[in-house]
Amino acid sequence: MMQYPQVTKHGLAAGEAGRPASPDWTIDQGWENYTPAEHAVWKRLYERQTKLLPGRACDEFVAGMRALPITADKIPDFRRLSEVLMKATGWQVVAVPGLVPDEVFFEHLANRRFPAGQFIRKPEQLDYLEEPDVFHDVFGHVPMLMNPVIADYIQAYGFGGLRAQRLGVLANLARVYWYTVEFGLVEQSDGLRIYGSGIASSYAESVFAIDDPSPNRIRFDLERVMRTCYRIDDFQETYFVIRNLDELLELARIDFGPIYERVEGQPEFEPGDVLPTDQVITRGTGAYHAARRKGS
Ligand code: HBI
Ligand code: FE
Repeated sequence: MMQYPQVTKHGLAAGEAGRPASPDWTIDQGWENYTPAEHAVWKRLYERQTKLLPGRACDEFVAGMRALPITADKIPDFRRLSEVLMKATGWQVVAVPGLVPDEVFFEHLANRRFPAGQFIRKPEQLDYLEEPDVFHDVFGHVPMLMNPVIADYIQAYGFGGLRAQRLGVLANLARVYWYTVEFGLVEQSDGLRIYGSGIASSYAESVFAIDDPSPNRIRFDLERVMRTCYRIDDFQETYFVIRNLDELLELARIDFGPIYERVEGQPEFEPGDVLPTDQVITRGTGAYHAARRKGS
């Protein structure tokens, strides 16, 4: 599980460094300066996550991971990642101190630069942290950026984000990103698989999203998702499932303008709602979140 602050009108809080080093908020990764203890945190995260992903992560994630210079022993060097990514899909990885303001984030994505947190979580935060660190961003996102569909889709989100901000509908678009890029599931011939980076980089949520009877798994529908609030501080109550990654190609192509207009003023859905119009793949028991609400 992972927490990002809610989208606000004025952008998000600064990262750990507090102040942007440059207008686009990029900093030097300073790869040589990571300490042995920091590389060791990466190794622990990498090893336990890698054991979980066979049979849970989608084929495209596994293929991307294999093709990249991402290994257990060291935090990856963004320069080396960028060399491989650039050849495959024209993307680069740039270092940032943590969360950056929305428009800065979108501007990078629109230019096929993925802003990745430079820092790594502390050993006592292995399972929970508020800002995206190098493990979430590199292990979770970068393998999917090797895929041409995801590469185009995330760039389209960058352009779409800039436009949604102007239209005042960023909350609606952010939900689409959340329920696809961060927490999406995809149907594969051998079962449901993870493609969302928030799941793929989380030890507990990888198991929860795929194996647990608690969450709902519902066929992805754009307007439905735009109207659905999400949880930032716990596992998702509902995962939205696409048939294959090509479904995202269509999303990158269509004009969201008329859809924003339709969605505006319509009621929002709670994260755990199941609607009569939903195509339900798994109706969750809701047991996990019910227990959390009772405080047990
Ligand atoms: N900054 N570094 C970073 N990573 C994100 O995923 C991110 C961000 N700033 C804004 C943001 N995400 C989202 O809230 C937008 O996608 C709406
Ligand atoms: Fe992320």
